[in-house]
Amino acid sequence: EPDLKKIRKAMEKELDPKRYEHTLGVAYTAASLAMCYGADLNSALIAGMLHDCAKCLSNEKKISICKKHDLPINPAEEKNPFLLHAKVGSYLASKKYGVTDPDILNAILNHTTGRPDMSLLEKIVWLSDYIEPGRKQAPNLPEIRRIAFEDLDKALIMALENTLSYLKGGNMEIDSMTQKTYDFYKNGGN
Ligand code: DGI
Ligand code: FE
Ligand code: FE
Ligand code: FE
Repeated sequence: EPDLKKIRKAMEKELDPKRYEHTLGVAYTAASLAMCYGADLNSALIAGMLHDCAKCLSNEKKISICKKHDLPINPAEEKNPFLLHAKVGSYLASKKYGVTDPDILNAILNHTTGRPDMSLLEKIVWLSDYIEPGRKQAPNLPEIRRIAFEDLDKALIMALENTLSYLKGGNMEIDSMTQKTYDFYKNGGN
């Protein structure tokens, strides 16, 4: 796997300052959760550091990368191309940054919508994105942050619930994967 310091330097160049700060927050939050739940520390750091590596590319660029490399674009992504930063980010993590571990690549791929039956690392990265210290507004955020270190799935359900009600309230396109992820964990999947 790539060297963490190199990845960090690359992200400092690639991302705008706010996104870079967020990225550091996610990487170190993921590391903390990895310590708490016994996940691989280096995997958590690398996945956190790279999770938004495609976030600052234009929509045109993300779409063109998908077309060029046969990455499928679903209807929700068609209407909200920002969603593609997860898929394109996972692709770049592999091809540009040299990540080979499929668990790390999946954690980046699924960091926005989640997916049913996520691995421990995927859950950690999804939730770190939500609770990192720089994240400012979300209902019950202090409580979700506390519960994240006590009951990972419970925190995941609370955060997914917030995400879905935010999307519904704003009349936004819900990617079917976001709904499926919530349904899976709400119905006791783990
Ligand atoms: O890239 P970040 O902002 O750090 O975080 P992210 O990749 O998890 O993206 C968060 C945004 O994505 C947040 O505003 C909610 C939105 N989102 C999550 N699931 C869906 C979604 N947006 C749409 N339209 N549909 C979804 O299913
Ligand atoms: Fe993201
Ligand atoms: Fe997220
Ligand atoms: Fe993020």
